[in-house]
Amino acid sequence: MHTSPEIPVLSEEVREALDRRRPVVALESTIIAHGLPRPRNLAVGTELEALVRAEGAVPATIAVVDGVAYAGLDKARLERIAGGEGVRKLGHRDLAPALATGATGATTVSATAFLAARAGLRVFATGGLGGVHREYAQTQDESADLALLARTRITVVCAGVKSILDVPATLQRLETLGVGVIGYGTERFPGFYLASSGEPVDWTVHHPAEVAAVMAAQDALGGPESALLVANPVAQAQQLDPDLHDRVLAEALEECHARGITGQAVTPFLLGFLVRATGGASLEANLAAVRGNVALGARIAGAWAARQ
Ligand code: PSU
Ligand code: MN
Repeated sequence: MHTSPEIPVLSEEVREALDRRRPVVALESTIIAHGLPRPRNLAVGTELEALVRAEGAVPATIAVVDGVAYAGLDKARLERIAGGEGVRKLGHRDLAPALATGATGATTVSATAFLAARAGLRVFATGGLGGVHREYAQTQDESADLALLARTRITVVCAGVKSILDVPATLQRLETLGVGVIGYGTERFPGFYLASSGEPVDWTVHHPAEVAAVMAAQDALGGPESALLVANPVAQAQQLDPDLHDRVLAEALEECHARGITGQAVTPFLLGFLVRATGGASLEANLAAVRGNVALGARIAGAWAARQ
């Protein structure tokens, strides 16, 4: 009889770590395929996995290759995702058609969080979440990341939401949806490329063990299976110059509008525009933020494993 593969298929290393209750960190692949320029993206994908290992945890990069969802990619599959050609961007709702048609695609925060939680992973590190776009009133463009995180029990370490978005509106939506947000070493919600978005956060922690304690309290409470966002700012010294950020972002939004770019293409377009218009400075700030989140994610996964 034909048997379907498990969803997601776990790498040997991830399976063993889960069996032994060792720390594992889920990593998304959209940032690799659609968020970063080639060929740097492949090097970054490999570097992020190495960072997780250096902190004593196992990386589980998540993607769909030839209609099979994986948690933990081997070298050839990571290369496929970084190669770009024919690699789709898969949100949560795209997983079923991708699996059914044998497609290859990178998973966004929504699809990654879904597959990670399904595999029993509890900690996920990324750059910045999707959220409410600035022209929401006209376009109704709100990333599927938010609604999925409202019903998925996972801890997401991020540098806030991408600053191309309407940050106050996104924070409002997270509140409405009941998604917990805690600042890590900060009383300000981070601004992705910037250390601060200027918006406050209601809760602040300073150690991975404190995050693990919040996770345990979520489980003890029961109730809706919502996520926990750990908002971890990029170091001040590595942030993008705020004036340059504001100026270039205004140009990017104008250009996006003028070209009539909509839907899934909006986020990759804006990120790419910023990289070009800042001469690569936004890329460095983005990478610094992601590296910090991945390292912190590994430490949180360690603290969580120690409680189990
Ligand atoms: N963070 C980054 N770069 C990215 C993304 C996040 O540093 O490219 C991706 C994430 O995968 C996120 C997606 O889920 O952008 C949001 O896309 P959209 O706005 O179309 O939902
Ligand atoms: Mn969108």
